[in-house]
Formats: sequence, C-alpha cells, structure tokens
Amino acid sequence: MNRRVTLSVMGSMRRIFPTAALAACLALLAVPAASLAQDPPAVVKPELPEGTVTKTYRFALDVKPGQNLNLYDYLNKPGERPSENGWIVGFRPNLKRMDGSTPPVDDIHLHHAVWLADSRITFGAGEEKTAILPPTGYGYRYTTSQRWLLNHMIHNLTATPEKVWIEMELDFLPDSAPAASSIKEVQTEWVDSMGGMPYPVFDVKKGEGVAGKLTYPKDTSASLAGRNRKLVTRDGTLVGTAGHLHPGGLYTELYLTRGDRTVKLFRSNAYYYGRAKFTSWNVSMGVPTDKWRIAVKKGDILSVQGTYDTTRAAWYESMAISPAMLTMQPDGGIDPFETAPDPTEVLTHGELPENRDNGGRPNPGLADPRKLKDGPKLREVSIKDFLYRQGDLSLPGRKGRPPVVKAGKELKFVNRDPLREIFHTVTPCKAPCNLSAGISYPLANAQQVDSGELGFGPPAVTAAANRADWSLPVGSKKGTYTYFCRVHPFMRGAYRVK
Ligand SMILES: [Cu+2]
Repeated sequence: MNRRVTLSVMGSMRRIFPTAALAACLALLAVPAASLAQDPPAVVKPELPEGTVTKTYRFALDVKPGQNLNLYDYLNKPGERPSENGWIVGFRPNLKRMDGSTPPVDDIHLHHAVWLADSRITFGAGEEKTAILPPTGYGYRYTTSQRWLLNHMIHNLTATPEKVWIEMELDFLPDSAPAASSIKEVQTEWVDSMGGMPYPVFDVKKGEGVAGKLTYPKDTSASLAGRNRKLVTRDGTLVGTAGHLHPGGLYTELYLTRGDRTVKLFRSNAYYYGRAKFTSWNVSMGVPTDKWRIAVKKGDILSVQGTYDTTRAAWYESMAISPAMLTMQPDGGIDPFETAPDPTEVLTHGELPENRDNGGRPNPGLADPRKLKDGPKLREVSIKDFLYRQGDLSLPGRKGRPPVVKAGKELKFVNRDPLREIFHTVTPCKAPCNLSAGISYPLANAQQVDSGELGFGPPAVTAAANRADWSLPVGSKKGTYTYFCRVHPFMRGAYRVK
C-alpha cells in the first residue's frame, strides 16, 4: 500500500517520506501508528446542471478582541443571500478578512457557522470547511420568502479587534433555468452527538477510553446517550453525509437503526495534513461518492458516534456531528440491512493554506520560566488585558517572575477583563510552554485540571464557565509549572511550587 507521511518543515517547505522511512518518522513524531489515516482520498466535484451560477454571499461581522462568542443573526440584507428563487446545488463556507484574504486559523478561527432556513438546520461548517455538494440532479430548495438565520462562533485568538466576512459560496440554479424543473429536493437531517444542545460540545479527557481512543457517546455514561439519535420522519433516500469533528477527532460514524437492527452507513475519516496530524485543524473530512444511495423508512433512527484520540491532549469542546442529505420521497438506494453500504470516501477540498501553521517554533518574546528568579509569594493572580499579571512569560522584569506557592495549597486566578466578552482559561501545558502558538501548540497537558473559560454567558449556548475565578490545586511536587489560555494561546504563564 502506498502509505506516506507528510512532514511540514518550517511552514512552507514540505518533504514526502516514502514507505521505507515511515518507521523512523513515526519515532521522530511520536505518533502512534494505529492512528495514522491512509493517504487522503481524491478531491471530487459533482457536475453542475446547466444554468448554475456560482456566487459568494457574505455576512459582515465585527469581532471584539479575543472574542469567542456563540451568536445569532438574521440574513436579510442584499448580498447576504440570493435574491431569486431556485436551488442550492453546492455550498462552500469560508471566513475572510475585509481585504479578501483568509486569516490563518490561529489568528481568527471559524469555530462554527450554521445556516438555518425556516428554523431548519441546513448548512453547517467548522474550520475544516467541508463543502456541501449534493450529487448531480439534487439540490436544496431556496426561496426569498424563507427566513435565514446564521448562528456563528468566530473565535478571535488575538487581542486585536477584527472585522470579517462569513461567506457562503453557492452553486445556485435559478428557477428560470430549464434544468431547475428536474432537480430533486433534499433536506438536511442534523445528526449530532449532542443533539438539541445550542452549543453541542462534550469533554474528551486525556487518557480516557480504550487503547487511547474514546468513542462518544458509546464510551460515556448512559445519561448522555440518546442525544445522538435522530428519528427519520419520511420514507426517502440518503444521498450524502459528512462528519464534523474537532482536533483530536479521528472519525465519525453514521448508523441506521430499524427495530432491533443497527447498521453502519458511513465512516467519515479525518485526514490530517502536516506533522501535527490529529492535534490540529489542518484536516479534510471524507464524504461518500456521488453514487452512495441508502433507502430509509419513516420510523428509522439515524445516529452518530465520534471517535477521538486521547493519547496527546484533552479537549473539552469536542464535537461529533454527521449531517445527512435526505430526499423528500423515496428515490432508490440500497437496503443497508441487505447490502453493505459503499465505504468509499472522497474529499470536497484538499489542504487549506490557512490551516498550515503548527506553531511550536522558538519565540524570543517568551521567557523560559524555569530559568527565572522567584517571584513574590502569592495566593492570587489576576488576568487582565490578555496578561497573567504575575508570571506571564511575556512580561519583562519582576512581573514576569513565577509567583511562589506552597506545595499542597491553591493558587487562585481571577479574570478581570470584561467578563461577558473576553473569556480566559488556565490550562496546564508542559514546561517551558514558551514556543510560538499555532494550530497544534500549545497542547493541553493534563487530564482534568483546567479552569474552564472564566467569564459569563448564557449556559449551554456559550463556552463560558459562568464564574470569574478558579483555584488551581497545587501539587506536592516542587518545580516550575506552566499554563496557557485555550482561548488565546499566545497567553502563557508560570508558577513555582516550593
Ligand atoms: Cu485568554
């Protein structure tokens, strides 16, 4: 098999290692072999019906410094959505700066965007930016009388205000085109492991699961199971699906249950690019070929499971979603209880340049706190203006020295930035934790010790922990310990146990 590993060198230079060097590379990268996906499958694009117009529609958004808020806006203005009736036969999400450039993921991040048409979740996107491409001949109905709502969570990883466009590039077939009369309508069946939650995330703890993998919700408590199920309300044909995961995610699996029988319909693998592999946002998701057709019946249940790697980091904002495209009436397809569904995957895009910077390079702006003198004895550290006010690795002089804490005591952190706008975390990171931020650095290096996002917002809608402060339990082992902010990974701090 033509297995290769791709190594990103200094950001832009890339080298391909042939099979013979694979073992050496794996040792170098400390990546467990079992978790390496195969070569990414081919990128394909369905043929577009004659008369299709490709056009970008966009929504302008002011993003506050450091913002990570889950918000809703209606799309009504010209340019935000098509102005005539027709069919959406292709959908590609993106995020742009006002100058038209695509910001790097480690500066501004398309955490998620979900487009609802008449209250129905129709299109969704995360940083993987999978295109939603119905097979040729199928489309999503669009009318100007629909109410369109955009749910967006744009994460500004910097302390600078930004203005961005949330874009949807549509392949749009207007009703005036002759081909429009023969398009078969599809709708999205939103199959989400945390279905019904406005902010559908779950916690993947480092080291959890079996042999370094956690499948959610299968491997979790029974109280959470069941959210991942979606009732099929009409006979129809599934013609597509795509998985959505966060870093650490290996694959989603879509299942169908009828009575007491359950079959797997599709596994959507995460194909990571570059040296960081599955700790990054540099990923494309596998989708079925345009020949994939599954006949489903009213009363069937669709469900999703998401599998995460737990060997390298903890991720408390993990997702596993596998939206499916369903026709409005039966349109052929296999009976998945008699014939195994085709597992062949294709991609809707290759590696995206904005997802390339892994970080982890020397950063002259950050001290190695292990080499600094003792700071003051402290019980409390304030967080303000994107700085840990004592022991921040970017602060010069006395303020940069790690505060000293007695073994076995607690160190309290208090967020003193605007608590409804700027959330900060205190997340352990292996010392010295002073390299450059990127899509896979720093990594959360603890099982459960984490402040959560200190700040306030509607519960279950935002990621806010709904507290301003948190007390870090200080262990008994002497040494200098480092941490970072998950929301603003350029923020680093240290304390010393004596
Ligand atoms: Cu922060």
